[in-house]
Amino acid sequence: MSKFKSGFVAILGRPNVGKSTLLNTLLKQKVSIISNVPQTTRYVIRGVLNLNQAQIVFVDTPGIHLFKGKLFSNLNELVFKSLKDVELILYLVDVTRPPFKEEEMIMNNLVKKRIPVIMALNKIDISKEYINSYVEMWKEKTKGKLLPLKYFIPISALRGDNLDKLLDLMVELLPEGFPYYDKENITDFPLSYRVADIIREKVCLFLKEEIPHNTAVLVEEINEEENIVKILANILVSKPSQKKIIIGQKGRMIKEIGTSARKDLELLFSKKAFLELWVKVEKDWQNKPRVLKELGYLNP
Ligand SMILES: Nc1nc2c(ncn2[C@@H]2O[C@H](COP(=O)(O)OP(=O)(O)OP(=O)(O)O)[C@@H](O)[C@H]2O)c(=O)[nH]1
Ligand SMILES: [Mg+2]
Repeated sequence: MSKFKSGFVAILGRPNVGKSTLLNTLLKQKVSIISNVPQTTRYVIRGVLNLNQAQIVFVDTPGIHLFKGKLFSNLNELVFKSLKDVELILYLVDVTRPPFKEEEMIMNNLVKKRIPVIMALNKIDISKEYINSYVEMWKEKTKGKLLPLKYFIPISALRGDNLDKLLDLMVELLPEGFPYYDKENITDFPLSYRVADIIREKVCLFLKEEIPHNTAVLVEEINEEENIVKILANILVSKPSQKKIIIGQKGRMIKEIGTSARKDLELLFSKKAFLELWVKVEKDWQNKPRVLKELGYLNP
């Protein structure tokens, strides 16, 4: 019988390629929020997959980007730091779009690591147009290198295409070892951040890009009672005009955000949820270490 395998796998790539979608599909549970707004994920989120012969701990990361500002440079730093403690890197690209400038930066970083890399070519359910561009670019970068290894797998994170192949390859490349986590724990992502993210996902869903970029959610209270969970949260924005947009005409927008978040929260807690939402203007919060720390966005 083959030995048990275990290890950490970082999922990384530029924003919007489908990293969080892949994590959720693999775990068959929504652990990480998803939207078509770039930079949806702002935390490093771990999700544990238990297989018969292996335990894979996935590390979902914020998309690597070239934006400016303290929050954004911090997020990049967070991603590259998270690579220190992993056994394998799953480098996700979106083959419906040509390689962007970020790709150059990501590849240059990855070739320096002594960790195997699998390139997963995502969104093949839409098109396969740029598969070769990514494969050629990566082959060129890794030329003559012993590591990272040159593995390519076209997938659809959304539909699940080829994810069995991807899992087989990951298990093959992981070292032998014991499980790191108990079977019951799918994620160690703190509850208050999970709740905050569920609310932020709805902001991403209902509002255009500029607003989500300037928004963060701070959960002030979670009171769990036997049949109901009561949550108080603040939506932070950086300008009064953004506050107006989030509240919407006659409070319609905030109501929609609240209703939709409440449904997800009821699933998460498996009980009725009461959600009280406030919008607060916190000028330039993206550059305030105190606020970033409170939000959990600062590097530990
Ligand atoms: N058609 C299709 N869409 C996908 C696939 N994977 C992800 N998407 C969509 O791509 C968008 C971005 O997905 P996310 O999972 O949030 O992407 P991400 O890489 O985590 O993004 P950031 O957290 O911003 O870095 C969403 O609208 C997803 O529904 C796929 O395999 N096929
Ligand atoms: Mg994400």
